[in-house]
Amino acid sequence: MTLSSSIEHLQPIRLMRNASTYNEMLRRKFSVPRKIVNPAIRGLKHVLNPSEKAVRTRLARSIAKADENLDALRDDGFVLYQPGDLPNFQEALAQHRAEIDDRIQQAEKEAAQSSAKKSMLHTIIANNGFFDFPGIMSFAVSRPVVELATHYFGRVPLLTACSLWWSPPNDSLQQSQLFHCDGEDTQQLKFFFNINEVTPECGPFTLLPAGVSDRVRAAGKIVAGKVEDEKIKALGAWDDQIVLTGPTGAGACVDTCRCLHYGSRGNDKPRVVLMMRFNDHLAPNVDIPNWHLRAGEMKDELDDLQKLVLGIRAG
Ligand SMILES: O=C(O)CCC(=O)C(=O)O
Repeated sequence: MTLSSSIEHLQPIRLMRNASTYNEMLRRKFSVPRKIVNPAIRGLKHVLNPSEKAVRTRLARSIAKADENLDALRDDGFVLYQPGDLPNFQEALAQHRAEIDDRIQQAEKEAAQSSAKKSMLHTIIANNGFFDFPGIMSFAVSRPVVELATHYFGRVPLLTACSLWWSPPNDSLQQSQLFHCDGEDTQQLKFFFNINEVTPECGPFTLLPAGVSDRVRAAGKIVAGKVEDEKIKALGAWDDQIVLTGPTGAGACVDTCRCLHYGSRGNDKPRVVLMMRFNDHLAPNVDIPNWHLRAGEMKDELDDLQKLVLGIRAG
């Protein structure tokens, strides 16, 4: 018997898993405006699985709100973590350090040999690939992380991405290196944790608090798309930037749909961070990974909340 055939595949919840394909098609091919597409997909998702919202809301209400970061996250759209604030991360990193370093070296070697156009942000481990790093996978669904996300959304969200990001030295200024808000929904959470120390030379993730971002977006009539630095300066928001530098293990939780942000900008040194993204199950422009294909490998440690976060039927 092969390893994969001996692993139990857990039962996935019926969810529209590739909404971004439909979203992009409607907007780009048929020119349907975002303000019509997003509510339509959100509504369709609800119609396809009407009980899901109530299940997720009920479970969220049964969990005590113990995290002192919740109010700050709601008000400012971000919270910062010092190394050790979430000890499971340090433990997971220690467990997998050698193999993660190997993957980083491999990515560096491949990029050096490749003739393809240089990218400023590479995903070197993605989604189900993290089941080969069980400590990290357990951290991604650990209680402090998913409880904060659950209370933020008011119902149990989905883990929609887990990525090890490597940003090599670069001198470009394009795409996510420019100020922008993400377009998956009106709110989403991304957690970032430094795998190696991040200094200003590493192209740190940089954000404007939600209140400042609201002001800039309103003044500049910005719905989506990139915002030039000049506009941020002209609107008096340049000095409000929060720069995610810090030692290994430092991190942040950021609503990247509410907070204008950029990263990997003009690095002199490489940056490696773990990124975990959480979305509402009705998010109109997000794809949902098939976690159920490998979650059987950790089924004994998953409770009902964590199963819902992975889009797996509880019980
Ligand atoms: O950290 C970066 O390189 C940018 C990331 C970003 O723009 C995002 O996560 O939306």
